[in-house]
Amino acid sequence: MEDIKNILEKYCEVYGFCSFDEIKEHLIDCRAKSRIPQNAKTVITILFPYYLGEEAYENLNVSRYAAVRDYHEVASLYLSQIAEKLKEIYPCNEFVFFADNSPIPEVFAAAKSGVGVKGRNGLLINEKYGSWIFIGEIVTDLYIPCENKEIKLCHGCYECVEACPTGVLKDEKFDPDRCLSHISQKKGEIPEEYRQMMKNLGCAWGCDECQKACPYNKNAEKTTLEEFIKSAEPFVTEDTQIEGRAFAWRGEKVIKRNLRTVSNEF
Ligand code: B12
Repeated sequence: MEDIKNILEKYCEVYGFCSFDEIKEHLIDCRAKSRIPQNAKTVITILFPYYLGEEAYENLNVSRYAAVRDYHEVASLYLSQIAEKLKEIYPCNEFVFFADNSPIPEVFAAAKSGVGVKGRNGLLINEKYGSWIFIGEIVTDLYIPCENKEIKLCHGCYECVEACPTGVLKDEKFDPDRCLSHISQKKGEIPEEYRQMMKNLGCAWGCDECQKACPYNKNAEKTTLEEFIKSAEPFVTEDTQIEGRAFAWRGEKVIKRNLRTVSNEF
């Protein structure tokens, strides 16, 4: 156990463990599911904070997570090194890493691992970094003793519910089709009412309104991850290189459409 902790602490600050048994009934149906090791026993959850401080967001026109280098790349960089080191000391075991594109419901796995509480907005909130974090994990067939925590919820002030521009958080069951983050990432034409919301918020990709309203985020600490600090580019234009950014997977048509929407050209 100490050897595992030593490796993790070399590469990351916040991590936790939960048993795969707690998660296996709740896996997200996706292609990556087939990569889960047979006889998986433990999920190692790792957090990647990305908050840059309010001053960095003065001319921001995309959501904060998209203002830095694509987190899939950054998280994978760390997770692959950790998985490699673990394999060196446990060569007979498998260590498969995932970030976002994952069959693991990451918020739940992280909450079960004790690295944060689940917010009313569905997001994981960490004590030190608030909800401005990405989640990645390593699934292994190595048994790592862990105490499966009860999932804790935020204190339920409903500030996020009030702040949500579409009102989707008011619903009993979260409908992604009514979440502005999802709407901004869809191809095709955006309905007028949502275009107007994006314009009013000045946000051409994703949505941060529920997180900005969250009191747990008031004293969130800034990230120390150089990969995020050095790559910060909060103002996106039609000339911005999209490779390596969170919006690249959708292709340039979608981000350009959104930039025009936000800048009044529609
Ligand atoms: C699809 C997706 C979206 C969709 C839909 C989100 C949704 N809430 O359904 C859209 C595009 C809208 C979206 C938006 C955003 N997303 Co998103 N998204 C995902 C993704 C890829 C899958 C989530 C999902 O579909 N889960 C399945 C649903 C059904 O999960 P669920 O509601 O939690 O239900 C499961 C649990 O309830 C579980 N369960 C039920 N009971 C129990 C009991 C136990 C014991 C256990 C263990 C489990 C369990 O079973 C259910 C089925 O799997 C995750 C990554 C991942 N792999 O988890 C990122 C992820 C949740 N998103 C992330 C981010 C950053 C965002 C945005 C903030 C981006 C932005 N700024 O615009 C917004 C926030 C919007 C919001 N308030 O939710 C981060 C969240 C980080 C954090 N702090 O929590 C994640 C974790 C990605 C990452 N790797 O960091 N997202």
